Order: sequence, then structure tokens, then C-alpha cells
Amino acid sequence: MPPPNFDLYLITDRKLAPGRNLCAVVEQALDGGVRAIQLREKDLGGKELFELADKISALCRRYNAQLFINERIDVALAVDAAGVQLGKTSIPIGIARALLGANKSIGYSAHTLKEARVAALDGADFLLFGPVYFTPSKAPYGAPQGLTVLREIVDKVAVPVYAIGGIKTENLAETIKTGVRGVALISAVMSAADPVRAAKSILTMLAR
Ligand code: 3NM
Repeated sequence: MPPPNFDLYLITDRKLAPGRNLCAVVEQALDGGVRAIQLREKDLGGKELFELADKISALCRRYNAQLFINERIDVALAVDAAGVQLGKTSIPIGIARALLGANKSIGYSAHTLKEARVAALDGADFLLFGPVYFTPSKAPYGAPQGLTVLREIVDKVAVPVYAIGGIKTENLAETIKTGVRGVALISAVMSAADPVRAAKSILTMLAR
């Protein structure tokens, strides 16, 4: 696959958009210029996830945006998504590639340099690395990794890296300075009072 062409990878979590319809928030993000969405609703079974993916896939097509499905290769194929997001408890990258074919993208969420290197060798198209900053959902796994470790990953792994975990407009500039390809985030857009504006301002900063 060609390298990813997006700066901002927006991940969904409908629990972080309480009281709002997930499709409506995703559409606002697309309105704000987001062109890559990862559907990550881990508690949904196949039926509900497929139905949601189908709706979000139609939205993404309308905006010429790419849709990635967390873990579920079957759902990604069913809605003809751009690819999947895998991690260390997922089906191996090589097997995913065999199922998906050469025209789908595989993102991999790494948490150590070793894991990032192995994922790159196994054929991941891009990596997420984090959590760079404090973020409530990852607090049980230990302290955030910080910018020094992030920079080391960027320098040592020959695959585009996206920073994830606690990324906000306030820390975007210092994060970009590490040489990352872009950033991946949930709450800075999903929980924003105005997701259109939040997406726009993050994308403007990333484009600089
Ligand atoms: N993965 P927010 S951090 C889903 O480090 C996820 O792999 C992470 O949410 C990792 O942008 C994270 O709201 C949460 O901090 C990102």
C-alpha cells in the first residue's frame, strides 16, 4: 500500500460522546476535514458493529474519507473499508494481510520499540505509538511514554508513526516536532463541544 495520506486519524468511542449520536459526531468531524476514521466500539457484537460500520462507511464515502475497523477483518471486508487497526492481542499481521489482500491498509498499535519493529517487518502500513500523554483509559497500564520515547520510535522504525494518547491542541506542536507522520486521537474531537471546529483547528495546526 502507498503510505497513509492523512495527518489526523480520528478514533471513535461513542462513550466519549455521551448524549450524542455517533454518526452525527463522525459527520461533524468529516465536515471539519477529517479524512481517516477508525471505528473502535469494542463492546459491540458483529451484528451491531456491522450495522454501524455500514452507516459510517457510507458517510466516509460521501466525504472521500478512509474508514478503518478496529480488529474486525470480517467487518472491514463486509463494508469494503480501507483497512483495519490491529494490536498485540489481534490476529497476526501476516494472516490479516492474507485475508485482506494487498489493497487494504493495516495499522498497528505498538507500545514498545520492539513491538513497533516487529510490526514494521510483518508489513504494517502505519503504526500508532502511545500513550504519549496521560489519558484516562490507559492510566491502569502505567505512566505515559512521553516525547523522548516517541522520537526514538520515529527515528528507528521505517514506517509512518502516529502519536496517540492525550493528544490535544495544547500539546500538538511539541508532538509534531518529534517527526511523527500525524496524530491519532479520540476525545479532542469526539468529546469537543464543537467537533467541526475542533477537527478544523487540529488539522490546521498539523498542516503547518
Ligand atoms: N490507544 P484520547 S491511547 C485508544 O496508547 C488508545 O495505544 C492508545 O484517546 C495507545 O485521544 C488511546 O482521548 C486513547 O486520549 C486515545
